[in-house]
Amino acid sequence: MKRALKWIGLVCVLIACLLSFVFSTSSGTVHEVNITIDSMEFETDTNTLPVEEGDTIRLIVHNEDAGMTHTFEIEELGLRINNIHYNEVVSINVRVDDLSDQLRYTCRLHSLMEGTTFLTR
Ligand SMILES: [Cu+2]
Repeated sequence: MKRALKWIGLVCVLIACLLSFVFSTSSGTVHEVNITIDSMEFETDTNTLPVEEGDTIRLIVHNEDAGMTHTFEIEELGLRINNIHYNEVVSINVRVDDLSDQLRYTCRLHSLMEGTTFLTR
């Protein structure tokens, strides 16, 4: 009987360890960053963002530039969203682990358009 209780206790400890591992590896924070395109410029509500490794950044890009089509590109990640039309909203998730201290984005169609959100770890 004592031996059976010992085994049950051991199994419970193993299950607890497994659950804590599963939750610790998937519990990164998701930060939302809103980026608006207007008058051929990127504007963001987040110039500096405190993050930790394992976090995710959800970029929500809204084209409010009447009659204009833009792209959204993060060269560091080799990532590009083509043809964001007027009034269109696109969102994309990026991993903090893949980024340096700057999240820099540009528009391929208009070389003067660029914006940066600084990441602090
Ligand atoms: Cu553009």
